[in-house]
Amino acid sequence: EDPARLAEFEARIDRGEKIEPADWMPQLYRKQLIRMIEQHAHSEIIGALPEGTWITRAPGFKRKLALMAKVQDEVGHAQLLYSAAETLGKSREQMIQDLISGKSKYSNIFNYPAFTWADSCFISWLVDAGAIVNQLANAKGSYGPYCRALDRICAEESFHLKFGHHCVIYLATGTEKQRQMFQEAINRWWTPMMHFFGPADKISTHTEVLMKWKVKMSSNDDTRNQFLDMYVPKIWELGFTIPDPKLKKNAETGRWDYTEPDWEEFKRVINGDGPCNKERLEVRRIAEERGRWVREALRSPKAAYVTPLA
Ligand code: FAQ
Repeated sequence: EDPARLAEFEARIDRGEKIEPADWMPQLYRKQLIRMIEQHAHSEIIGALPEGTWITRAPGFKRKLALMAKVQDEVGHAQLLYSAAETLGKSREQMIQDLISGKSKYSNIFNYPAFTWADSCFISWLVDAGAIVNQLANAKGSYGPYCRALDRICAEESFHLKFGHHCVIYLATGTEKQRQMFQEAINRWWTPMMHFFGPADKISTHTEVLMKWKVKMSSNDDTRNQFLDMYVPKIWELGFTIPDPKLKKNAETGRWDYTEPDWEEFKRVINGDGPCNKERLEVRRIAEERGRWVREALRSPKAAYVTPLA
């Protein structure tokens, strides 16, 4: 790669300028962005599934409406992110194929089952919280289309977070059984939640190059620590416990001490062998199959009469 162009590219990033699709960029920057944005898009679309199964069973009409809107938003986020990734030269069809075939990754956490309504509340509150911590930071990154998509996504996620918090407070101030349901959800979801921010910095593969080029604005451990800082006190305040005896803020370092989550389990889950991976991809495959006629109809020459999309 031309060293002069690379130097100019890096100088632009250092000045805080946004890189746009038609601008020159190193091949590795393009490749890393496609990987990360595509994984993010897949996470949103697969992330709609565990909560989606709770739409018909959400307690009460208002919660049902709110959950339905949230799940729709998540699928919309996937569309925004696929569009951002497409600007880098990979087609949406190829991305979806790579998801269904298991070639591409998506967030570990959506491979766990949402057994109870409390699990769905855990996702709406704490998984969304984790996603926001990550996305607010990355929205200040260097690639224009990704940052603009993240700005819009964050605005909607803040609503999801409020909905989730509201549902959790209701359980926390309810009967003993309701409190127990949420406690059990925390016990089930804590390890996947710790995994959610990615492997510890010392074993993370991509952090260095992504941070150098301001794609990733915070390391995995820093993002995890920020999440713990913001949400552990809120969980404790509601009288719940967290299943990690080592978890406490270290007064000397100002950071959280915790038991290192099992990274072998993480690797298994992200490589296809978690509790729900097969089911999640099968649902996606069937949706793709069922939607085929719509895509074909849009591509047909006759579609020009009925839709400006054709
Ligand atoms: N899950 O070198 P690093 C949401 C993989 S959106 C699965 O540290 P990096 C909204 C990684 O790809 C949630 N795989 O990776 C919602 C790499 O594998 P590869 C998604 C993971 O990229 C809420 C390998 O491990 N958010 O939740 C995970 O520097 C509620 C080595 O890792 C985003 O995608 C993981 N958790 O840092 C929806 C945000 N972590 O590709 C519905 C954008 C790591 O070499 C309901 N992405 N891996 O085979 C990022 O910020 C980064 O990509 C990280 C990972 C921080 C996720």
